[in-house]
Amino acid sequence: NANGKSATGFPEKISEKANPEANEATEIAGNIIYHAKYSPHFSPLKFGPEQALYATAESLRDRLIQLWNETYLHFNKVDPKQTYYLSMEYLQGRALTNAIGNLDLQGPYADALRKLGYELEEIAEQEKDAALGNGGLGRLASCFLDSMATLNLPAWGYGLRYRHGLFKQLITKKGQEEVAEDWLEKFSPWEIVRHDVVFPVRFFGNVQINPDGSRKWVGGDVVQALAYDVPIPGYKTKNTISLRLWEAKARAEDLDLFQFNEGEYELAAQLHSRAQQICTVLYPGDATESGKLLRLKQQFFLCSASLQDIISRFNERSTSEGSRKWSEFPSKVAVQMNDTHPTLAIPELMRLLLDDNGLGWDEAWDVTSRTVAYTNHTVLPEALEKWSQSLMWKLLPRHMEIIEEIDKRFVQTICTTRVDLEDKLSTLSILDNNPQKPVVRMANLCVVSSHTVNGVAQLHSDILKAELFADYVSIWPNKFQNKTNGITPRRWLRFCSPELSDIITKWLKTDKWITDLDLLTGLRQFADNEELQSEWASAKAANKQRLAQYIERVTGVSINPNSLFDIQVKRIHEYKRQLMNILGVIYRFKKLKEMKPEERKKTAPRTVMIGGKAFATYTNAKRIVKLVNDVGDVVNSDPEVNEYLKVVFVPNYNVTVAEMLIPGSELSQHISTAGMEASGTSNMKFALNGCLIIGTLDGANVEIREEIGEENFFLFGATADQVPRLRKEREDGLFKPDPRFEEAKQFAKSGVFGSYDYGPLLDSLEGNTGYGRGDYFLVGYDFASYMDAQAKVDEAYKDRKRWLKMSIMSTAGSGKFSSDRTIAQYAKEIWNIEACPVP
Ligand code: B1N
Repeated sequence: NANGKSATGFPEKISEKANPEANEATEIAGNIIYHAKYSPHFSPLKFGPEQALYATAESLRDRLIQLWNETYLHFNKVDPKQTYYLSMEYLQGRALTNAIGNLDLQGPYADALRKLGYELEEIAEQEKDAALGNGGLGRLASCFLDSMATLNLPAWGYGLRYRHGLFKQLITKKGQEEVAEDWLEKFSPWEIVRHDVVFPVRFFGNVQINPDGSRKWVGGDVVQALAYDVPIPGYKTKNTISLRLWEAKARAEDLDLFQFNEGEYELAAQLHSRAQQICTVLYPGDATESGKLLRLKQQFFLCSASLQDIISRFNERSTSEGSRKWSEFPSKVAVQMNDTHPTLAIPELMRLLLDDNGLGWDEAWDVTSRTVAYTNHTVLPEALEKWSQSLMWKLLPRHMEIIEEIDKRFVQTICTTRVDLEDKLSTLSILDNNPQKPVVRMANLCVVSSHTVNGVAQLHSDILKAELFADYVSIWPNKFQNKTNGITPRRWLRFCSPELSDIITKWLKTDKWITDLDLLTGLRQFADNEELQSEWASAKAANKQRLAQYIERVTGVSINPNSLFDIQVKRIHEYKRQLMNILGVIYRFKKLKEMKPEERKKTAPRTVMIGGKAFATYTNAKRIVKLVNDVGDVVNSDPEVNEYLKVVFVPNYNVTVAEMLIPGSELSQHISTAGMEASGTSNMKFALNGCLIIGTLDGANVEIREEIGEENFFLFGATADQVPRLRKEREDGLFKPDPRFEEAKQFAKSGVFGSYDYGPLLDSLEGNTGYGRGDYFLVGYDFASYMDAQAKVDEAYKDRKRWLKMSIMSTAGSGKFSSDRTIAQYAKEIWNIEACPVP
């Protein structure tokens, strides 16, 4: 046919045999065809886009395995101190474009696929989005891996291989509906199973006391942890590190053949199905935590398998000059716990050292506490993990003994050295022995046991020190640090917006900014330059156009590419205040309706896009999703207004959707109640892409505003230190709401947006008379300054030159928010590790 393709889709002229004469693209094309034919996963003789994706991925995997092996070998030889990042979540997204970009093979791969009749973009679109995480915390872990590889750091990620990642969000008449996600439906071309890396993980059972007084955990269920490795290539470096994901498997002998032969199939396979459950689904919580036995099993499974692996590597590397001293462990191993979810790494490391390796308590404690460090990601009380003591005794009896001992020793130290804190012990101790509900406070266990504790933005770290962990700070003043989050500039600018990237490279006369993001400040001197501004505007326009097409495809709503693209995307949560955004939209709609046509013509047209998933049982969050959709239906079909305002709920927000939305954005909203968003990371992605921010002084917004200049940031709202007083005033009925706030609420309740009862949702914004928590999130208080800031946005947008300058200044000031900077700081200030580049 016209593409030179046969009926099967295979090209006629490309040979899969290696040909030294061929150029790189021809070689790659041959390799892709080779994989399509000889690593087949589909019926033969077919080469459609899907086959092309898998074959392309496999051809890349060959290269990655090569680099990976070189990296392993090199690390083994040098034997540097190594970091292990433990996280229950990774939001990897798609890997193809990233791998091609990091290996610097964009040109050859695009050419190769063109020879095969495909565009690279079209093939990349076939890949599923790997969503083994919920939101910012999981995406942060993935950005960190990219930076660790790029900085040539000896580091590994550990996580779980969930069969089903974060649910798919469908929007129906009822609002959000959740559907199971299936990233492994066919298979993932990126993972490699390591059949030789298997560790037993025990649950339940009891503690056996040996004649010599030593203790051993025995009995219960044992499941196998099997390693799947995902290669993480660094950008333009040979170093390729590993994300090791554990899968739970039963052993063959766990199948009870006797029962099976009796016809008791379910009973016979009980252990198999229990093992399988462990990695079946990702816990879909984000900041709201609910204790479930299965979740605790998952956490322990990750910790136990990872630590056994770490210890076995430590021992392996010490064989040449005889076995290594345990006291050296902390100078070879750094373990970073991503929030409290992997806290059980602490008692598990203690157990392995005490019971399996015969260390005494003091020695084991010294090793453990010099090895582990903890990152806190939230101050929301409902997200601070607390596990029931009785559940823990049942599932992990030996670990509970160890936790009790850690707690006992901590309490003793306080009683002997810090009498002044004795009355604080009821909140400082690890065990909360409240007879109603005895629990283990995981954050306390982390703080007591870690050598370093960090927050994720300056304001958040300050709040941790001043409030949540204040008394610990008085005990260990040097334990607490800040590590402001960051994002990888590869995925979040270079690859998702090649147009803007090329302009940056052209004006900076170098592409070094991709690994040295501070170089972006070099754009400041050109922020007023008309030529740059016009190139900038056309790149943004192209990205907006692409986004508009996407929106039309997934929602059916056609949006005006010349309107201001205003985006808020993040998990739906009351503290993130999507409700304030939509109330602002409702107010805007009402005012547009009231205007005369000539007046309307003078307004700046806007398209408001809101996206994000709500936790399945979080009722108010789901009501917000429904409200946004209902408002969209009415506004978008209103012929008087829809030229000036459109409202779109972007369904199923994930990493892939973000890569489309962020480059096309012009204004983004980061409007949480001050003090509640630990950092935020999408704010950094938007700013990096030249998107202006309307936001509160919360999380990393504070630092973004400092970096890009306050004149380039639409600030509003109460500050964190005012919040307690304002809440109190709200409770005491001393608050006088802005008339715009009342008007918007009334209009929302009036029934214009359909018959759904929004009473209960809107009542949460009332003082403590309503259903809600007396407007705990201060939407009422901040609404006035929010609307004022929005009016400033409209004014600024009308002045094209000014807006473009602000946009360029946003990108120019985003250098600090590279995860390369964040990871370099962790490496130096917490892990004490150094780069180990493969020669
Ligand atoms: O971690 C991100 C921050 O940028 C966000 O501000 C913060 O909200 C987010 C329980 C969490 N904190 N806590 C969680 C996730 C899952 C879960 O089951 C809590 N996520 C954050 C990165 O620092």
